[in-house]
Amino acid sequence: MNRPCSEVVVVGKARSGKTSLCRALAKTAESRRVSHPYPIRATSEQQRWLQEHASEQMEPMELTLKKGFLQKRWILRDTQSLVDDPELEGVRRESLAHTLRLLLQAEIIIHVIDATRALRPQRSIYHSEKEASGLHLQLEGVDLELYEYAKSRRAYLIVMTKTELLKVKWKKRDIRKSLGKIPVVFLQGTEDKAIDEVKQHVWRLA
Ligand SMILES: Nc1nc2c(ncn2[C@@H]2O[C@H](COP(=O)(O)OP(=O)(O)OP(=O)(O)O)[C@@H](O)[C@H]2O)c(=O)[nH]1
Ligand SMILES: [Mg+2]
Repeated sequence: MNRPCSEVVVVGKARSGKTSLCRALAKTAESRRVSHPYPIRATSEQQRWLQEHASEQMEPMELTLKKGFLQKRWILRDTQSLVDDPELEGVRRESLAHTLRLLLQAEIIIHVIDATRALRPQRSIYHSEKEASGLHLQLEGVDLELYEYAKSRRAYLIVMTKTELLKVKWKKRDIRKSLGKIPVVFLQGTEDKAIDEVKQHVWRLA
């Protein structure tokens, strides 16, 4: 039986790894392109601006996941990065507005967080930063706002990227504890087998 597709949106700050994650997911599932790379309708001048300035995005893809006789389809949408700067102009602002619209409409939100920026040494009066007692999660700016918004949604997954670049010892358990019931997958580059874990979560949430 053909089930309807679930909309999955991948959001996060600039350079957090959204497009890399989308490409990795599309590579490991049956996928096909579904529509124009720039979902907002743009004039030719705006299109030129987007080509020169906008970050690289993967075009929306329909992915098919199979488990035995069962299969589920979802549309994966990469997005422009969310930014802290409210002083955006023209096309960039429209593009951000589009990301926010996709976020509101999506059934499943994947929030990509760069671990090297969001995990910080534990501050303690007994430890200097050098001998920190581990890393803890410190969400800021749009990451924090997105988390505050999305944690009330039914289907919200956090993917933490670049964890192989962390220099200080840290424990997945500590980060999971600080996120409560929100599921989190830790990636060490996009060839990681943890990409399968992301797919399993999406399967469960779809
Ligand atoms: N070491 C490491 N690098 C990563 C990982 N994920 C992504 N990168 C790198 O981080 C950089 C940014 O990745 P992108 O996938 O373009 O990030 P993005 O969020 O789509 O960036 P924008 O679209 O510009 O906001 C690229 O150089 C990636 O190769 C990871 O898990 N580990
Ligand atoms: Mg990108």
